[in-house]
Amino acid sequence: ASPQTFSALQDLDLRGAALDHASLKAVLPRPELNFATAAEAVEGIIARVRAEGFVALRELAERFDGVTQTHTRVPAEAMVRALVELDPEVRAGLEESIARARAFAAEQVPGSSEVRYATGATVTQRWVPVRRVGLYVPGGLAVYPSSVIMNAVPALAAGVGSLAIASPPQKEFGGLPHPTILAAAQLLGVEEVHAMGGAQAIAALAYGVPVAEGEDATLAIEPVDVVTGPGNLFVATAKRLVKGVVGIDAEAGPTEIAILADATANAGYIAADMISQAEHDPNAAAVLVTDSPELAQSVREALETRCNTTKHSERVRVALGGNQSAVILVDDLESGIAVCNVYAAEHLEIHTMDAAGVAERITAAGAVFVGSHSPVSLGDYCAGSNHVLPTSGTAAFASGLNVNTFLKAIQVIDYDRAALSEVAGHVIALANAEDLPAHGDAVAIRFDNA
Ligand code: HSO
Ligand code: ZN
Repeated sequence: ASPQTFSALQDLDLRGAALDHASLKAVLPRPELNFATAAEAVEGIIARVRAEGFVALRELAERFDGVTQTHTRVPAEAMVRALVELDPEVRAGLEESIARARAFAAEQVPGSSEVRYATGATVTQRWVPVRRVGLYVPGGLAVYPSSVIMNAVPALAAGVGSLAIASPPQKEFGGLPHPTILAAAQLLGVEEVHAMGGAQAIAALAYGVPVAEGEDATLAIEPVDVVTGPGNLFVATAKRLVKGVVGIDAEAGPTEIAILADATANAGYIAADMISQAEHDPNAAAVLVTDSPELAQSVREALETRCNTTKHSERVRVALGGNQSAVILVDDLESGIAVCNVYAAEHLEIHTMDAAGVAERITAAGAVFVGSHSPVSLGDYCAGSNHVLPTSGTAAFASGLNVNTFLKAIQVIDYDRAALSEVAGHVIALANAEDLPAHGDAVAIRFDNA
């Protein structure tokens, strides 16, 4: 009997198809995140948090999380206890993850750039961290202490002085975030954690929670300058709506894995990696791009076998069977690279001959995983790279979380009289050309003998 294959995964045969950007964009599978559906509810939530502060947060936690809160701030004793009670193996994993992430983040800190045009004429760009950041760590189907690390480490490496973490209150943990999340924050030295989730958490971070004179001052939350971190549609919509009031990182919708593979690839590894990301969410996307119909068939067989035994098999089957997932057949590796560059996956694995050479030709992806021993789950936890990455094709223009997310560039101009005199004539000519003569006067006055 021929082996069972995972047939719910759709086939997309692009052999012989047009591979220009627009044609590919039109056929590649991708769910539209429907921000419009959540926008009205999220606007209402943001307005309430701004108007009522903690009273609104308490009411929303009651409604969405089923908990009754006296404070959002997690007490210091609970933070300490979470770390004391943490499973030593998990602690060792978190520590290794932190160490590797720190080493990579430290390397990312940019130096200042300076040009000296003449003696007494320099322009310098220096990097300054934002004052305070809010890091969102989702609840939902899984627990994400690893996301505490991925958010906090680059912020700390950037030199941000004040960090606040928000994560949904969990009923089974007395209304606090999951203890492993608290333990991870404690390991990183991040003391300020708030039990708040969803759009209300984003609003509270962006606008702050003021308390009036005479009210309990410990209910206050100071507004932040940047909000980062993944979340559900409500969180993502809220981040869009507060953008401009604060900075935000890239959009992080349902997770995606794309795999570019040729006939030399190991089908079992590929199936395991597709399932690993499908396990996050029934809306997760897994896309295999290959020029080998035989490999595609082997991957389908391996998927079927693994789907029967994997823990979250129901979620995984929905994700792999959804419109967002596919096996894409292409004529050759060249075409496969073209497809991947248009798809702009959050995660792209390369399982081909000369995987490193192929990886160099990738121009759009949140992160690229090279060869058969760099699975996405390595990057999720312990590679040293960040796992907060742009999804939904936004890798065409956006980057994964890194030190720069938390830095601003300030340009510093320092000319003396002689240096200014050298360009004075040019400034005056350009000012006159723009009919802004007062601009020219501001230079001329420095050389008027009158
Ligand atoms: N793959 C997810 C991150 C994650 N995986 C956290 C496990 N825990 C989005 O990059
Ligand atoms: Zn993952």
